[in-house]
Amino acid sequence: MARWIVTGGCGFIGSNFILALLSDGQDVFVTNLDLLTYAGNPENLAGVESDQRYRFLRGDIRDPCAVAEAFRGGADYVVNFAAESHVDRSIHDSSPFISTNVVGVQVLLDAARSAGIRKFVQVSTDEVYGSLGSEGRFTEASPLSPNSPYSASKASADLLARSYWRTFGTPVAITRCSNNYGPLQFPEKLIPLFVTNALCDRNLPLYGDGLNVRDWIHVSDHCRALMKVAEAGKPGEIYNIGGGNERTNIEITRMILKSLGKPETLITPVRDRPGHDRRYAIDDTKMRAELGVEPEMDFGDGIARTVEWYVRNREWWTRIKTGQYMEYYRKQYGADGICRREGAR
Ligand code: NAD
Ligand code: TDX
Repeated sequence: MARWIVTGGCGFIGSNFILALLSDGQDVFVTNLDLLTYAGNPENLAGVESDQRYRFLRGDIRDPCAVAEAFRGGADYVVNFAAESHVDRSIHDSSPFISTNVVGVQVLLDAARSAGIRKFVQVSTDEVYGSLGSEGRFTEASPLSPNSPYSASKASADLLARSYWRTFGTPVAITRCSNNYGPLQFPEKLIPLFVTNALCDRNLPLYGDGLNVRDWIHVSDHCRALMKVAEAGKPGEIYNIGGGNERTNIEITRMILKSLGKPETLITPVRDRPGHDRRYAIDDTKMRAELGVEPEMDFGDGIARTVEWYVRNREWWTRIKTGQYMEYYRKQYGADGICRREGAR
């Protein structure tokens, strides 16, 4: 049986990852350590709460005691998703970004050092490379040039993780993925924000000229790649993970409106994001060649399925948008919001 510690497992990518790990009756035991910040929604994992192969710990990766509890019983793989993840929030207030994304990673790495794990996967981002012009793609050798407090905090964590490999031999692998989309994404990010706003006939606030480019990958393809890195990636290595789907924001916006049958008059140009990176594009040759992984989801199908998921799961995002999802949380985890709930071991 493989023992996995997943941090930030109640967020968008983490919950998709845990659902994938627990699918198909795999012989695993998964510990999910999540603080349940505004972005952590335990409802995402309601379907596996009673699974004997799963336990949830509410805790902070910055807290050595909570982290020690997660490591109790040992671990083969650690996959760190826990982070403050939204660029706009980091512009408003960078302190939780530095604290969770840097100090939290240091606490996790210290616990992993002596735990005899097989692999520590630090889930990072293409944003650490900064911004591209109209040509070229980021490789693993591209210089780090982060432009937002968010990406600077992620780049810092990458350097820290690398140092633990070089200094202590902690088997760390770093992944740098492009923009994810899919089910269970918090509706502050471009795609779920615009889908849910359009469904409510609300404006879609498009930053600047709408011509910034992102390389989109379906979350299921990202999760599959992460599993492969955990199991077969080389310690000390960096792996870019890309979708091969470069699109401008205005193209994405039009696709969403078209699939919902909503008018383009909903598009509202707003002031640009400060320091807004113009273009990201990933060269994932290394991932394909060394680990034999490549994205499978066709972009048109992926967007259609994603839009459909938000149409069918209106209650999920309505509870978030109105703040009511905390009701579910209180019912499951106690009125004080701090009690810990464990699955059977
Ligand atoms: P998210 O914001 O949806 O989820 C983050 C999760 O981390 C939440 O469940 C939250 O409660 C938890 N968390 C936050 N602070 C914590 C702390 N101190 N201790 C424990 N748990 C804490 O994020 P996401 O979009 O799922 O991203 C997951 C990871 O993937 C992040 O590290 C992010 O940098 C990286 N990433 C995201 C994307 C993307 O497009 N979303 C792309 C590349 C990389
Ligand atoms: O309201 C909006 N209007 C808009 O035009 C929002 C929220 C975004 N945008 C633009 C900004 C970006 O060019 O859409 C693009 C995507 O924005 P986000 O969804 O905020 O993602 P981004 O800033 O690209 O970062 C995402 O991908 C990399 C994740 O949030 C990060 O966690 C990940 O590291």
